[in-house]
Amino acid sequence: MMTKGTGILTYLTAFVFAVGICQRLPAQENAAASPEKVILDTDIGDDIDDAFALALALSSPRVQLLGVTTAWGDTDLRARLAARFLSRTGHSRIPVAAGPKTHAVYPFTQLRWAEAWPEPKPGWPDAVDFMLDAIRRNPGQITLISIAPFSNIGALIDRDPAAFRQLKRVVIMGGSIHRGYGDLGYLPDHGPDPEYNVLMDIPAAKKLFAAGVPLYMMPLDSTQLKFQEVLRSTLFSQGTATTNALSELYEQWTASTQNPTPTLFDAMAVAYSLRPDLCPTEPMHIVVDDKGYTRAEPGEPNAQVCLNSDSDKFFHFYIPAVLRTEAGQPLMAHESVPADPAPVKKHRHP
Ligand SMILES: [Ca+2]
Repeated sequence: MMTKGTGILTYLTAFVFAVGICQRLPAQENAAASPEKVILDTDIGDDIDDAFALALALSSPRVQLLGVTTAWGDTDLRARLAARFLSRTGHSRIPVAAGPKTHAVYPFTQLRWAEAWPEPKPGWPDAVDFMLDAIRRNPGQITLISIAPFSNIGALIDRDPAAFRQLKRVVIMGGSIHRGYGDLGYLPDHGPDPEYNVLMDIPAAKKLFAAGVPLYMMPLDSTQLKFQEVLRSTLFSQGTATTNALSELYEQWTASTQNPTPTLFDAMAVAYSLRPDLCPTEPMHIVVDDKGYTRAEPGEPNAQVCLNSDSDKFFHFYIPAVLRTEAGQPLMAHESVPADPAPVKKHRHP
């Protein structure tokens, strides 16, 4: 039977326990109170890594995905793919908008999956209008994660450069500093390559690096994350709505490319936004040249750049995170949030 004395003791114990939790978990509680507002700009449908990045963006209560915008190539078809993925994973309320169409050279490998979702009438909202409206409603609060050629970003800067600088930050998968394609750190590097997202729209990339927005760059040096067979079977065998959708998209991609092993470049840009310690950055002055190289040159830093990551550490974060995409379960202990490094001082070219 509970006496007054044990009741007070219980109360005090609970109070001390609660204070203890508050002291141990301030970052998690603060994050839970105000999730990060994010827009994901993607060319989903060509390579397979965008789908894996989108799944991760949906996985965390710390992210409020304001919308998915599609860039490059057939942006309407990409929007259909994104909308179907959102619907299949229980996120159909997240808006999808399509950016300006361009000529694309890479095949749309997940065409049939995308075509199964109807084109809305009278069409998709415009991605640039959508982003501008979101920025104006939430000045200084939005993280734009760009995992596509920078056509939408270029259009956004052209339309309203001041509004673009009202983004809290831009996190990109893009560029190549020391390592090029295929340089995985096991053999001597062959040197940087023009990276796809930069190369496809060099003028837009130049505008981005000169825009004066806090910019976080995940180049080829740190994003060549090979999704090997053991990891694939671990994820695809789980049978959640998300892993089933990823598995279906993977099958179409691998049939189209005759490549069994995806490289999850884009997923690192989303992972960085959630867990910056997965890809430590350093300030650099990056210049985009006319051939699409991203050169580190002397000068005032205009980007925080991640030159190295640990693939094993990344997948130990990625797989458990994506298994909770629809579950809405709380964070696991190892997913606690270290501090985000400060953005470099804003830099603007004359
Ligand atoms: Ca992409």
